[in-house]
Amino acid sequence: MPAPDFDAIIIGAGMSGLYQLIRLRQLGLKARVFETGSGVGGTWYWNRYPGARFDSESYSYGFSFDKELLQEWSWSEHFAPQPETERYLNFVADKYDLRRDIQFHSRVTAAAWDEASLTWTVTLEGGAQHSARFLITAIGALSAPTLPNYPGMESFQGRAFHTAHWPKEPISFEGKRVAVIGTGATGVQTIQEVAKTAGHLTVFQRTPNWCAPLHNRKITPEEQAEIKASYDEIFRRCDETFSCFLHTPDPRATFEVSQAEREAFWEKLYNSPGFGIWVGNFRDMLTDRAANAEMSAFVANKIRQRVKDPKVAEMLIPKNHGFGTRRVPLETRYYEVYNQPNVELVDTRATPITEVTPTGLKTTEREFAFDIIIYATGFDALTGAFDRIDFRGTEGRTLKEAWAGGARSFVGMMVPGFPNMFMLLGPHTALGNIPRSIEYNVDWVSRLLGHMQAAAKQRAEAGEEGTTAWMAHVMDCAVGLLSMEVDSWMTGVNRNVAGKQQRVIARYTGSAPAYREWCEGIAKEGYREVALA
Ligand code: NA7
Repeated sequence: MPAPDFDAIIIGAGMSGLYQLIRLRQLGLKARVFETGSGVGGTWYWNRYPGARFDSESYSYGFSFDKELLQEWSWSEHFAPQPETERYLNFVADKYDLRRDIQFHSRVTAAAWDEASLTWTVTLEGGAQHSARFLITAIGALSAPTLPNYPGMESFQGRAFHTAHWPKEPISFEGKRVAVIGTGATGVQTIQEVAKTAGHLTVFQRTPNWCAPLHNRKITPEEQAEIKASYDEIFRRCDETFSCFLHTPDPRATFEVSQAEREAFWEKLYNSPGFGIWVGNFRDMLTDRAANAEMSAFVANKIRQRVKDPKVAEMLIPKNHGFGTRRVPLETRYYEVYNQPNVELVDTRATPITEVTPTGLKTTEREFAFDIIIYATGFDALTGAFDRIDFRGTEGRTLKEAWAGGARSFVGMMVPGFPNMFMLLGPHTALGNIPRSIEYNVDWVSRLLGHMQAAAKQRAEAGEEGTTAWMAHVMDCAVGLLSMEVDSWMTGVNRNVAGKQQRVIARYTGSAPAYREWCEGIAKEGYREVALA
Protein backbone atom coordinates (compact mmCIF):
# COMPACT_ATOMS: atom_id res chain seq x y z
CA MET A 1 0.00 0.00 0.00
CA PRO A 2 1.49 3.39 -0.93
CA ALA A 3 2.28 5.65 1.98
CA PRO A 4 -0.07 8.61 2.35
CA ASP A 5 1.16 11.99 1.06
CA PHE A 6 1.28 13.43 4.57
CA ASP A 7 1.04 12.30 8.15
CA ALA A 8 -1.61 14.92 8.74
CA ILE A 9 -3.72 17.36 6.78
CA ILE A 10 -4.98 20.47 8.53
CA ILE A 11 -7.90 22.34 7.00
CA GLY A 12 -7.56 26.06 7.64
CA ALA A 13 -4.68 28.46 8.43
CA GLY A 14 -6.34 30.49 11.15
CA MET A 15 -5.11 30.51 14.72
CA SER A 16 -5.94 26.85 15.31
CA GLY A 17 -4.38 25.65 12.06
CA LEU A 18 -1.18 27.61 12.64
CA TYR A 19 -0.68 26.36 16.17
CA GLN A 20 -1.56 22.79 15.21
CA LEU A 21 1.07 22.89 12.49
CA ILE A 22 3.69 23.97 15.02
CA ARG A 23 2.74 21.12 17.35
CA LEU A 24 2.74 18.52 14.58
CA ARG A 25 6.22 19.55 13.53
CA GLN A 26 7.36 19.11 17.11
CA LEU A 27 6.04 15.55 16.93
CA GLY A 28 8.09 15.03 13.77
CA LEU A 29 4.96 14.66 11.66
CA LYS A 30 4.79 15.79 8.07
CA ALA A 31 1.79 18.06 7.73
CA ARG A 32 0.13 20.14 5.06
CA VAL A 33 -2.34 22.94 5.67
CA PHE A 34 -4.95 23.74 3.01
CA GLU A 35 -6.34 27.24 3.20
CA THR A 36 -8.99 28.88 1.01
CA GLY A 37 -7.63 32.40 1.44
CA SER A 38 -4.41 33.88 0.12
CA GLY A 39 -2.99 34.48 3.58
CA VAL A 40 -3.00 33.24 7.15
CA GLY A 41 -5.34 34.44 9.87
CA GLY A 42 -8.73 32.76 9.40
CA THR A 43 -11.27 34.98 11.13
CA TRP A 44 -8.72 37.80 11.14
CA TYR A 45 -8.01 37.31 7.45
CA TRP A 46 -11.64 37.29 6.30
CA ASN A 47 -13.28 39.76 8.67
CA ARG A 48 -11.49 42.90 7.49
CA TYR A 49 -14.64 45.03 7.64
CA PRO A 50 -14.29 48.58 8.96
CA GLY A 51 -14.14 48.65 12.73
CA ALA A 52 -13.34 44.95 13.21
CA ARG A 53 -11.46 44.43 16.48
CA PHE A 54 -11.13 42.26 19.59
CA ASP A 55 -13.56 42.31 22.46
CA SER A 56 -11.02 40.30 24.46
CA GLU A 57 -8.05 42.14 25.94
CA SER A 58 -5.33 41.80 23.29
CA TYR A 59 -2.80 40.32 25.72
CA SER A 60 -5.28 37.63 26.79
CA TYR A 61 -6.01 36.73 23.17
CA GLY A 62 -2.58 36.10 21.60
CA PHE A 63 -0.80 32.76 21.68
CA SER A 64 0.64 31.84 25.05
CA PHE A 65 2.76 28.83 24.09
CA ASP A 66 6.07 30.59 23.58
CA LYS A 67 7.52 33.06 26.07
CA GLU A 68 9.82 34.44 23.40
CA LEU A 69 6.90 35.27 21.12
CA LEU A 70 5.11 36.97 24.02
CA GLN A 71 8.09 39.22 24.61
CA GLU A 72 8.65 39.93 20.92
CA TRP A 73 5.16 41.08 20.07
CA SER A 74 3.75 44.36 21.41
CA TRP A 75 0.02 44.98 21.14
CA SER A 76 -0.66 48.64 20.55
CA GLU A 77 -4.20 48.81 21.96
CA HIS A 78 -6.03 47.09 24.78
CA PHE A 79 -8.47 45.75 22.17
CA ALA A 80 -6.53 45.44 18.93
CA PRO A 81 -8.07 46.19 15.54
CA GLN A 82 -8.18 43.56 12.78
CA PRO A 83 -5.18 44.84 10.76
CA GLU A 84 -2.97 44.48 13.81
CA THR A 85 -4.20 40.95 14.53
CA GLU A 86 -3.66 39.96 10.92
CA ARG A 87 -0.11 41.38 11.17
CA TYR A 88 0.40 39.42 14.38
CA LEU A 89 -0.65 36.14 12.79
CA ASN A 90 1.63 36.82 9.82
CA PHE A 91 4.42 37.50 12.29
CA VAL A 92 3.70 34.11 13.89
CA ALA A 93 3.68 32.40 10.48
CA ASP A 94 7.07 33.98 9.66
CA LYS A 95 8.65 33.39 13.04
CA TYR A 96 8.00 29.65 12.89
CA ASP A 97 8.47 29.43 9.10
CA LEU A 98 4.98 27.99 8.71
CA ARG A 99 4.24 29.04 5.14
CA ARG A 100 6.29 26.26 3.56
CA ASP A 101 3.66 23.77 4.78
CA ILE A 102 0.63 25.87 3.89
CA GLN A 103 -1.04 25.71 0.50
CA PHE A 104 -3.15 28.84 -0.08
CA HIS A 105 -6.02 29.28 -2.57
CA SER A 106 -7.02 25.72 -1.74
CA ARG A 107 -10.57 25.10 -0.63
CA VAL A 108 -11.23 21.62 0.71
CA THR A 109 -14.52 20.34 -0.67
CA ALA A 110 -14.46 16.73 0.51
CA ALA A 111 -12.64 14.36 2.84
CA ALA A 112 -13.14 10.62 2.82
CA TRP A 113 -11.85 7.93 5.16
CA ASP A 114 -10.52 4.68 3.74
CA GLU A 115 -10.55 1.86 6.23
CA ALA A 116 -8.29 -0.44 4.20
CA SER A 117 -5.39 2.01 4.11
CA LEU A 118 -6.31 3.91 7.29
CA THR A 119 -6.04 7.20 5.48
CA TRP A 120 -8.08 10.28 4.74
CA THR A 121 -8.25 11.52 1.17
CA VAL A 122 -8.91 15.21 0.90
CA THR A 123 -10.28 16.73 -2.30
CA LEU A 124 -9.68 20.36 -3.20
CA GLU A 125 -11.86 22.57 -5.33
CA GLY A 126 -10.53 21.84 -8.83
CA GLY A 127 -10.21 18.14 -8.08
CA ALA A 128 -6.68 17.70 -6.70
CA GLN A 129 -6.48 15.01 -4.02
CA HIS A 130 -4.10 14.47 -1.12
CA SER A 131 -3.97 11.73 1.46
CA ALA A 132 -2.96 11.66 5.10
CA ARG A 133 -3.16 9.47 8.15
CA PHE A 134 -4.81 12.19 10.22
CA LEU A 135 -7.29 14.90 9.34
CA ILE A 136 -7.51 17.97 11.55
CA THR A 137 -10.25 20.51 11.00
CA ALA A 138 -9.22 24.04 11.91
CA ILE A 139 -12.21 25.59 10.20
CA GLY A 140 -13.59 27.82 12.92
CA ALA A 141 -16.88 28.08 14.75
CA LEU A 142 -18.06 31.28 13.06
CA SER A 143 -16.63 31.05 9.56
CA ALA A 144 -19.44 30.19 7.15
CA PRO A 145 -21.03 33.57 6.37
CA THR A 146 -24.73 33.69 5.55
CA LEU A 147 -26.69 36.17 3.50
CA PRO A 148 -30.40 36.92 3.60
CA ASN A 149 -32.59 35.48 0.88
CA TYR A 150 -34.15 38.68 -0.43
CA PRO A 151 -35.35 38.62 -4.03
CA GLY A 152 -33.25 40.74 -6.38
CA MET A 153 -29.98 40.61 -4.42
CA GLU A 154 -28.00 39.90 -7.58
CA SER A 155 -29.54 42.86 -9.39
CA PHE A 156 -28.01 45.55 -7.16
CA GLN A 157 -25.82 47.86 -9.26
CA GLY A 158 -23.87 49.41 -6.38
CA ARG A 159 -21.31 47.54 -4.28
CA ALA A 160 -22.50 44.93 -1.80
CA PHE A 161 -20.39 43.09 0.76
CA HIS A 162 -20.83 40.56 3.50
CA THR A 163 -18.65 41.71 6.40
CA ALA A 164 -16.79 38.38 6.40
CA HIS A 165 -15.96 38.71 2.69
CA TRP A 166 -14.68 42.24 2.87
CA PRO A 167 -12.36 43.28 0.02
CA LYS A 168 -8.69 43.96 0.68
CA GLU A 169 -8.65 47.36 -0.98
CA PRO A 170 -9.89 50.32 1.06
CA ILE A 171 -13.57 51.18 0.62
CA SER A 172 -14.48 54.84 0.98
CA PHE A 173 -17.87 55.79 2.38
CA GLU A 174 -17.26 59.51 1.89
CA GLY A 175 -20.45 61.08 0.66
CA LYS A 176 -21.96 57.64 -0.07
CA ARG A 177 -25.43 56.34 0.74
CA VAL A 178 -24.75 53.21 2.77
CA ALA A 179 -27.02 50.48 4.17
CA VAL A 180 -25.98 48.17 6.98
CA ILE A 181 -28.21 45.15 7.51
CA GLY A 182 -27.72 43.42 10.86
CA THR A 183 -26.91 44.66 14.35
CA GLY A 184 -24.97 41.79 15.94
CA ALA A 185 -21.41 42.23 17.26
CA THR A 186 -20.20 42.71 13.68
CA GLY A 187 -22.93 45.15 12.62
CA VAL A 188 -22.34 47.30 15.70
CA GLN A 189 -18.59 47.58 14.99
CA THR A 190 -19.27 48.34 11.34
CA ILE A 191 -21.99 50.92 11.97
CA GLN A 192 -19.97 53.00 14.42
CA GLU A 193 -17.09 53.16 11.93
CA VAL A 194 -19.07 53.75 8.72
CA ALA A 195 -21.14 56.49 10.38
CA LYS A 196 -17.98 58.57 10.74
CA THR A 197 -17.70 59.26 7.01
CA ALA A 198 -20.83 58.07 5.19
CA GLY A 199 -22.92 60.69 3.43
CA HIS A 200 -25.96 58.88 4.75
CA LEU A 201 -26.17 55.61 6.68
CA THR A 202 -29.36 53.58 7.04
CA VAL A 203 -29.23 50.79 9.62
CA PHE A 204 -31.69 47.93 9.13
CA GLN A 205 -32.25 46.34 12.51
CA ARG A 206 -34.34 43.23 13.06
CA THR A 207 -33.44 42.56 16.69
CA PRO A 208 -31.64 45.11 18.84
CA ASN A 209 -28.87 43.72 21.04
CA TRP A 210 -27.76 44.86 24.46
CA CYS A 211 -24.47 46.62 23.75
CA ALA A 212 -22.01 47.93 26.32
CA PRO A 213 -18.97 50.22 26.08
CA LEU A 214 -15.63 48.65 25.15
CA HIS A 215 -13.47 51.45 26.61
CA ASN A 216 -10.58 50.72 24.31
CA ARG A 217 -7.40 52.80 24.43
CA LYS A 218 -3.75 52.69 23.45
CA ILE A 219 -1.36 50.69 25.61
CA THR A 220 1.16 53.05 27.17
CA PRO A 221 4.87 52.09 27.34
CA GLU A 222 4.50 51.58 31.11
CA GLU A 223 1.51 49.28 30.59
CA GLN A 224 3.43 47.43 27.88
CA ALA A 225 6.26 46.69 30.29
CA GLU A 226 3.77 45.63 32.93
CA ILE A 227 1.91 43.34 30.51
CA LYS A 228 5.12 41.67 29.35
CA ALA A 229 6.21 41.12 32.92
CA SER A 230 2.90 39.55 33.91
CA TYR A 231 2.07 37.14 31.10
CA ASP A 232 2.31 34.14 33.43
CA GLU A 233 -0.25 35.73 35.68
CA ILE A 234 -2.49 36.80 32.76
CA PHE A 235 -2.71 33.30 31.32
CA ARG A 236 -3.04 31.70 34.74
CA ARG A 237 -6.06 33.89 35.28
CA CYS A 238 -7.50 32.98 31.87
CA ASP A 239 -7.07 29.32 32.83
CA GLU A 240 -9.09 29.81 35.99
CA THR A 241 -12.05 31.82 34.73
CA PHE A 242 -15.31 30.39 33.41
CA SER A 243 -14.76 31.31 29.76
CA CYS A 244 -11.02 32.14 29.73
CA PHE A 245 -11.49 35.90 29.79
CA LEU A 246 -9.71 38.04 32.35
CA HIS A 247 -13.13 38.65 33.92
CA THR A 248 -14.86 36.35 36.31
CA PRO A 249 -18.33 36.50 37.93
CA ASP A 250 -18.78 38.33 41.21
CA PRO A 251 -19.49 35.73 43.89
CA ARG A 252 -22.47 37.74 45.16
CA ALA A 253 -26.04 37.27 43.97
CA THR A 254 -27.85 40.34 42.65
CA PHE A 255 -30.36 40.72 45.48
CA GLU A 256 -27.87 39.95 48.23
CA VAL A 257 -26.79 43.57 48.06
CA SER A 258 -28.74 46.80 48.42
CA GLN A 259 -30.06 48.61 45.38
CA ALA A 260 -27.48 51.36 45.88
CA GLU A 261 -24.62 48.84 45.99
CA ARG A 262 -26.00 47.06 42.95
CA GLU A 263 -26.19 50.22 40.92
CA ALA A 264 -22.71 51.30 42.02
CA PHE A 265 -21.34 47.92 40.90
CA TRP A 266 -23.10 48.08 37.54
CA GLU A 267 -21.97 51.67 37.08
CA LYS A 268 -18.41 50.51 37.66
CA LEU A 269 -18.79 47.65 35.18
CA TYR A 270 -20.36 49.97 32.59
CA ASN A 271 -17.33 52.24 32.92
CA SER A 272 -14.75 49.43 32.79
CA PRO A 273 -13.14 47.97 29.67
CA GLY A 274 -14.11 44.67 28.11
CA PHE A 275 -16.52 41.88 28.89
CA GLY A 276 -16.66 42.43 32.67
CA ILE A 277 -20.22 43.66 32.40
CA TRP A 278 -21.22 40.38 30.76
CA VAL A 279 -19.07 37.69 32.34
CA GLY A 280 -17.93 39.54 35.48
CA ASN A 281 -21.40 40.46 36.71
CA PHE A 282 -23.32 39.10 39.70
CA ARG A 283 -23.19 35.32 39.64
CA ASP A 284 -26.93 34.91 39.02
CA MET A 285 -27.32 37.54 36.29
CA LEU A 286 -27.60 34.98 33.50
CA THR A 287 -29.76 32.49 35.39
CA ASP A 288 -32.16 34.45 37.62
CA ARG A 289 -34.99 36.11 35.75
CA ALA A 290 -35.54 38.92 38.25
CA ALA A 291 -31.81 39.64 38.52
CA ASN A 292 -31.51 39.72 34.77
CA ALA A 293 -34.51 42.05 34.47
CA GLU A 294 -32.89 44.52 36.91
CA MET A 295 -29.64 44.50 34.98
CA SER A 296 -31.52 44.93 31.70
CA ALA A 297 -33.39 47.93 33.12
CA PHE A 298 -30.06 49.46 34.16
CA VAL A 299 -28.64 49.15 30.64
CA ALA A 300 -31.93 50.31 29.06
CA ASN A 301 -31.59 53.53 31.03
CA LYS A 302 -28.06 53.98 29.77
CA ILE A 303 -29.36 53.69 26.20
CA ARG A 304 -32.09 56.25 26.95
CA GLN A 305 -29.46 58.62 28.33
CA ARG A 306 -27.23 58.25 25.30
CA VAL A 307 -29.80 58.44 22.47
CA LYS A 308 -31.47 61.83 22.15
CA ASP A 309 -34.63 60.82 20.29
CA PRO A 310 -36.73 58.78 22.75
CA LYS A 311 -38.43 56.91 19.92
CA VAL A 312 -35.07 55.80 18.49
CA ALA A 313 -33.85 54.90 21.98
CA GLU A 314 -36.85 52.60 22.46
CA MET A 315 -36.14 50.95 19.10
CA LEU A 316 -32.58 50.24 20.28
CA ILE A 317 -33.66 48.65 23.57
CA PRO A 318 -34.18 44.89 23.26
CA LYS A 319 -37.66 43.79 24.27
CA ASN A 320 -37.55 40.05 23.61
CA HIS A 321 -34.48 39.04 25.59
CA GLY A 322 -32.57 40.11 28.66
CA PHE A 323 -29.07 41.51 28.96
CA GLY A 324 -26.35 38.94 28.26
CA THR A 325 -28.66 36.21 27.00
CA ARG A 326 -27.20 36.82 23.53
CA ARG A 327 -23.64 37.81 22.73
CA VAL A 328 -23.10 41.33 24.09
CA PRO A 329 -21.60 43.54 21.36
CA LEU A 330 -19.00 45.89 22.80
CA GLU A 331 -19.09 49.36 21.32
CA THR A 332 -17.45 52.74 21.10
CA ARG A 333 -19.96 55.58 20.76
CA TYR A 334 -22.39 53.21 19.01
CA TYR A 335 -25.52 54.68 20.54
CA GLU A 336 -24.36 58.25 19.86
CA VAL A 337 -24.26 57.38 16.16
CA TYR A 338 -28.06 57.59 16.18
CA ASN A 339 -27.86 61.23 17.26
CA GLN A 340 -26.09 62.10 14.00
CA PRO A 341 -28.13 63.75 11.25
CA ASN A 342 -26.65 61.38 8.63
CA VAL A 343 -27.85 58.20 10.37
CA GLU A 344 -31.28 56.59 10.27
CA LEU A 345 -32.56 53.44 11.99
CA VAL A 346 -35.15 51.21 10.32
CA ASP A 347 -36.93 48.46 12.25
CA THR A 348 -37.28 45.53 9.85
CA ARG A 349 -39.78 43.79 12.10
CA ALA A 350 -42.18 46.70 11.69
CA THR A 351 -41.34 47.19 8.01
CA PRO A 352 -39.56 44.10 6.62
CA ILE A 353 -37.21 44.30 3.66
CA THR A 354 -39.11 42.87 0.70
CA GLU A 355 -36.55 43.04 -2.09
CA VAL A 356 -33.22 44.37 -3.24
CA THR A 357 -33.46 46.51 -6.37
CA PRO A 358 -30.78 47.68 -8.84
CA THR A 359 -30.62 50.99 -6.98
CA GLY A 360 -31.17 50.02 -3.35
CA LEU A 361 -33.85 48.13 -1.51
CA LYS A 362 -37.52 48.18 -0.65
CA THR A 363 -39.29 47.62 2.61
CA THR A 364 -43.02 47.14 2.99
CA GLU A 365 -43.16 50.90 3.53
CA ARG A 366 -40.50 52.64 1.46
CA GLU A 367 -37.95 52.47 -1.31
CA PHE A 368 -34.33 53.34 -0.46
CA ALA A 369 -31.46 54.29 -2.77
CA PHE A 370 -27.94 53.11 -1.86
CA ASP A 371 -24.42 53.14 -3.25
CA ILE A 372 -23.22 50.43 -0.88
CA ILE A 373 -25.08 47.64 0.95
CA ILE A 374 -23.27 45.94 3.82
CA TYR A 375 -24.60 42.60 4.99
CA ALA A 376 -23.59 42.14 8.64
CA THR A 377 -25.86 39.14 8.75
CA GLY A 378 -23.69 36.65 10.58
CA PHE A 379 -22.73 33.04 10.14
CA ASP A 380 -24.05 29.54 9.87
CA ALA A 381 -22.45 29.07 13.27
CA LEU A 382 -20.80 26.04 14.85
CA THR A 383 -21.70 23.44 12.19
CA GLY A 384 -21.87 25.55 9.00
CA ALA A 385 -18.18 25.19 8.17
CA PHE A 386 -18.53 21.40 8.54
CA ASP A 387 -21.63 21.28 6.35
CA ARG A 388 -19.73 22.90 3.48
CA ILE A 389 -17.29 19.97 3.29
CA ASP A 390 -18.41 16.49 2.27
CA PHE A 391 -16.89 14.49 5.16
CA ARG A 392 -17.27 10.72 4.80
CA GLY A 393 -16.33 8.41 7.62
CA THR A 394 -16.49 4.65 8.01
CA GLU A 395 -18.69 2.85 5.49
CA GLY A 396 -19.03 6.07 3.50
CA ARG A 397 -21.36 7.64 6.05
CA THR A 398 -21.42 11.41 5.75
CA LEU A 399 -20.99 13.76 8.68
CA LYS A 400 -24.25 15.39 7.59
CA GLU A 401 -26.00 12.04 8.07
CA ALA A 402 -24.27 11.47 11.39
CA TRP A 403 -25.40 14.91 12.54
CA ALA A 404 -28.86 14.84 10.98
CA GLY A 405 -30.48 14.75 14.42
CA GLY A 406 -28.10 17.45 15.72
CA ALA A 407 -24.33 17.55 16.02
CA ARG A 408 -22.86 14.84 18.27
CA SER A 409 -19.26 14.88 19.34
CA PHE A 410 -16.82 13.46 21.81
CA VAL A 411 -15.61 16.46 23.84
CA GLY A 412 -16.15 18.60 20.74
CA MET A 413 -13.00 17.13 19.20
CA MET A 414 -13.94 13.73 17.75
CA VAL A 415 -16.95 12.02 16.19
CA PRO A 416 -17.70 8.28 16.32
CA GLY A 417 -17.47 6.84 12.81
CA PHE A 418 -14.82 9.40 11.81
CA PRO A 419 -11.54 7.82 12.88
CA ASN A 420 -8.35 9.89 12.95
CA MET A 421 -10.36 13.08 12.45
CA PHE A 422 -9.93 15.80 15.05
CA MET A 423 -11.87 19.04 15.29
CA LEU A 424 -10.14 22.00 16.92
CA LEU A 425 -13.22 24.17 17.21
CA GLY A 426 -15.92 21.59 16.82
CA PRO A 427 -19.39 22.01 18.24
CA HIS A 428 -19.45 21.35 22.02
CA THR A 429 -15.95 22.48 22.72
CA ALA A 430 -15.40 25.31 25.20
CA LEU A 431 -15.61 28.67 23.40
CA GLY A 432 -15.34 31.99 25.29
CA ASN A 433 -11.94 33.60 24.74
CA ILE A 434 -11.37 31.37 21.73
CA PRO A 435 -7.55 31.25 21.41
CA ARG A 436 -7.37 29.82 24.91
CA SER A 437 -9.67 26.96 23.82
CA ILE A 438 -7.67 26.56 20.62
CA GLU A 439 -4.40 26.16 22.48
CA TYR A 440 -5.90 23.62 24.84
CA ASN A 441 -7.54 21.60 22.08
CA VAL A 442 -4.44 21.61 19.89
CA ASP A 443 -2.37 20.44 22.85
CA TRP A 444 -4.90 17.71 23.69
CA VAL A 445 -4.97 16.41 20.12
CA SER A 446 -1.18 16.61 19.89
CA ARG A 447 -0.75 14.69 23.13
CA LEU A 448 -3.09 12.00 21.80
CA LEU A 449 -1.06 11.79 18.59
CA GLY A 450 2.14 11.56 20.64
CA HIS A 451 0.57 8.79 22.70
CA MET A 452 -0.33 6.94 19.51
CA GLN A 453 3.22 7.29 18.20
CA ALA A 454 4.64 5.92 21.45
CA ALA A 455 2.20 3.02 21.50
CA ALA A 456 2.54 2.34 17.73
CA LYS A 457 -1.18 2.92 17.16
CA GLN A 458 -2.54 3.85 13.75
CA ARG A 459 -6.20 4.51 14.37
CA ALA A 460 -8.18 6.48 16.94
CA GLU A 461 -11.94 6.56 17.07
CA ALA A 462 -14.22 8.07 19.67
CA GLY A 463 -16.47 5.50 21.30
CA GLU A 464 -20.25 5.73 21.39
CA GLU A 465 -20.37 5.48 25.16
CA GLY A 466 -18.01 8.37 25.79
CA THR A 467 -19.83 10.44 23.21
CA THR A 468 -23.20 9.78 24.79
CA ALA A 469 -21.81 10.70 28.20
CA TRP A 470 -20.30 13.92 26.88
CA MET A 471 -23.47 14.93 25.07
CA ALA A 472 -25.52 14.26 28.21
CA HIS A 473 -23.15 16.56 30.08
CA VAL A 474 -23.52 19.23 27.38
CA MET A 475 -27.31 19.02 27.78
CA ASP A 476 -27.06 19.21 31.58
CA CYS A 477 -24.90 22.32 31.46
CA ALA A 478 -27.55 24.21 29.51
CA VAL A 479 -30.28 23.68 32.12
CA GLY A 480 -31.43 26.91 33.74
CA LEU A 481 -29.57 29.30 31.46
CA LEU A 482 -31.72 32.22 30.33
CA SER A 483 -29.76 32.26 27.04
CA MET A 484 -31.38 28.93 26.17
CA GLU A 485 -34.74 30.71 25.87
CA VAL A 486 -33.51 33.11 23.19
CA ASP A 487 -32.91 32.76 19.44
CA SER A 488 -29.30 33.41 18.49
CA TRP A 489 -26.37 31.67 16.85
CA MET A 490 -25.58 30.39 20.34
CA THR A 491 -28.81 28.38 20.32
CA GLY A 492 -28.28 27.25 16.75
CA VAL A 493 -30.82 29.58 15.11
CA ASN A 494 -30.14 31.23 11.74
CA ARG A 495 -33.27 32.25 9.88
CA ASN A 496 -31.34 32.39 6.60
CA VAL A 497 -30.42 28.70 6.77
CA ALA A 498 -32.89 25.89 6.10
CA GLY A 499 -33.22 23.58 9.09
CA LYS A 500 -31.91 26.14 11.58
CA GLN A 501 -35.17 27.77 12.67
CA GLN A 502 -35.53 25.94 15.97
CA ARG A 503 -33.48 26.47 19.11
CA VAL A 504 -31.23 23.57 20.05
CA ILE A 505 -28.45 22.98 22.55
CA ALA A 506 -25.85 23.91 19.97
CA ARG A 507 -22.81 24.47 22.14
CA TYR A 508 -21.17 23.55 25.41
CA THR A 509 -22.17 26.09 28.04
CA GLY A 510 -20.20 24.74 30.99
CA SER A 511 -16.99 26.29 32.20
CA ALA A 512 -13.66 25.98 30.42
CA PRO A 513 -11.97 24.57 33.56
CA ALA A 514 -14.68 21.90 33.79
CA TYR A 515 -14.20 21.13 30.09
CA ARG A 516 -10.46 20.74 30.55
CA GLU A 517 -10.96 18.58 33.62
CA TRP A 518 -13.18 16.23 31.60
CA CYS A 519 -10.62 16.05 28.79
CA GLU A 520 -7.71 15.55 31.22
CA GLY A 521 -9.60 12.65 32.80
CA ILE A 522 -9.74 10.97 29.42
CA ALA A 523 -6.04 11.54 28.72
CA LYS A 524 -4.92 10.39 32.17
CA GLU A 525 -6.66 7.07 31.76
CA GLY A 526 -4.83 6.30 28.53
CA TYR A 527 -7.54 7.89 26.37
CA ARG A 528 -10.38 5.83 27.74
CA GLU A 529 -13.44 6.04 25.51
CA VAL A 530 -11.18 6.41 22.49
CA ALA A 531 -10.65 3.13 20.65
CA LEU A 532 -6.96 2.92 19.73
CA ALA A 533 -5.75 0.30 17.29
P1 NA7 B 1 -24.91 37.72 14.48
O1 NA7 B 1 -24.66 38.00 15.87
O2 NA7 B 1 -25.55 36.42 14.11
O3 NA7 B 1 -25.77 38.92 13.89
C1 NA7 B 1 -26.37 38.90 12.62
C2 NA7 B 1 -27.28 40.08 12.50
O4 NA7 B 1 -27.87 40.10 11.20
C3 NA7 B 1 -28.42 40.05 13.49
O5 NA7 B 1 -28.69 41.35 13.88
C4 NA7 B 1 -29.56 39.48 12.64
O6 NA7 B 1 -30.84 39.78 13.13
C5 NA7 B 1 -29.28 40.16 11.34
N1 NA7 B 1 -29.89 39.49 10.20
C6 NA7 B 1 -29.56 38.27 9.72
N2 NA7 B 1 -30.34 37.98 8.67
C7 NA7 B 1 -31.17 39.03 8.49
C8 NA7 B 1 -32.20 39.29 7.59
N3 NA7 B 1 -32.53 38.41 6.64
N4 NA7 B 1 -32.86 40.48 7.69
C9 NA7 B 1 -32.52 41.35 8.66
N5 NA7 B 1 -31.54 41.15 9.56
C10 NA7 B 1 -30.88 39.99 9.47
O7 NA7 B 1 -23.57 37.79 13.61
P2 NA7 B 1 -22.29 38.72 13.85
O8 NA7 B 1 -21.44 38.59 12.65
O9 NA7 B 1 -22.69 40.07 14.27
O10 NA7 B 1 -21.58 38.08 15.07
C11 NA7 B 1 -21.32 36.69 15.12
C12 NA7 B 1 -20.27 36.39 16.13
O11 NA7 B 1 -19.00 36.53 15.50
C13 NA7 B 1 -20.23 37.31 17.29
O12 NA7 B 1 -21.01 36.85 18.33
C14 NA7 B 1 -18.77 37.37 17.64
O13 NA7 B 1 -18.47 36.46 18.66
C15 NA7 B 1 -18.05 37.04 16.40
P3 NA7 B 1 -31.57 38.78 14.20
O14 NA7 B 1 -30.83 38.99 15.48
O15 NA7 B 1 -31.39 37.38 13.65
O16 NA7 B 1 -32.97 39.21 14.23
